[in-house]
Amino acid sequence: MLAREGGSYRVLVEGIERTAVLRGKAKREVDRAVAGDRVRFDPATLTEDVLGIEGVEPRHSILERRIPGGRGTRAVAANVDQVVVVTAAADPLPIPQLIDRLLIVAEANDIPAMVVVNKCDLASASPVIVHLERAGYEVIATAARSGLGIDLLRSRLVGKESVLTGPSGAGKSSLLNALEPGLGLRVGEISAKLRRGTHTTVTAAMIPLAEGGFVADTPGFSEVGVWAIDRAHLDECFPEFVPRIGTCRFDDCTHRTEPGCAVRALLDTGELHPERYASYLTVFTELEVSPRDWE
Ligand SMILES: Nc1nc2c(ncn2[C@@H]2O[C@H](COP(=O)(O)OP(=O)(O)O)[C@@H](O)[C@H]2O)c(=O)[nH]1
Ligand SMILES: [Mg+2]
Ligand SMILES: [Zn+2]
Repeated sequence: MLAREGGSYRVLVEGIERTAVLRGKAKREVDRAVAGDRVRFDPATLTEDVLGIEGVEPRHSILERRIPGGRGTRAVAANVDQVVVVTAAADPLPIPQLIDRLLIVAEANDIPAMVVVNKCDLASASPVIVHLERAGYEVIATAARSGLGIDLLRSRLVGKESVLTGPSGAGKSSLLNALEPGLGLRVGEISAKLRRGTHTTVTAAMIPLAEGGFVADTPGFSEVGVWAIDRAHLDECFPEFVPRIGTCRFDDCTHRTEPGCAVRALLDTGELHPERYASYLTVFTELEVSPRDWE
């Protein structure tokens, strides 16, 4: 399923985009059908103009966002193979804590993540690259404007279902247009705001790539919270911590002030970037606030 459009769905059937509606008991699963879902059709409707969706297949992954006002969560995209965090080298300047939050959400959902630093024609990408490659992430430098890095990015997206996320203005729509000439996505628009005006839920739209695979530009995911993460497992969302977890002096070490902390020792060797550690502390503190506040 590519996208929800009001009461119907845009679906891809054997390479052709068609319209579908939910049928019978599938209607009860309506909240569960999101971009990226594999759906079953009523075979009798395959030759009709509008297909009937009978059910939603089990998902191997799910990205969720919190419903504004704290009324639970809503799926944003299903069956996501990777999260691609897009930031700009400048205009707007990268915000390390925002990048880290998006990476944490991917890790918490067990979805592999990578980073794209766009607008490399404006400024050097190296500060962000140093910071995140050390943490264990692949970082690709691009410039949608000149085409720099676009082939490399395309090679990472082919055959997978990817979600592009990151601050507005980083160039996500421009990158998609560069990757898929003819797509004609509007550039310079804050799609999240526009879409929220008409729908209370912000969902993603999957765009099929000519060479195989799908990419979603997700309004809303950029504001996704880290609310759903168990504080005791936050450390596992930092790949550079992982080899050290369990080697701290205390089994229940929170890596803040405890003596003999093996994670904090990484700061001294330079294996842990201070900005990454700052992100850990910030998010840890946020998670200390009663999780019930969000429910
Ligand atoms: N200099 C420069 N500007 C870019 C680049 N990519 C996008 N932009 C500009 O950045 C602005 C925001 O781009 P857009 O794709 O809408 O960002 P989005 O909000 O992440 O989808 C637009 O004015 C684009 O023309 C780039 O590689 N270099
Ligand atoms: Mg955009
Ligand atoms: Zn520790």
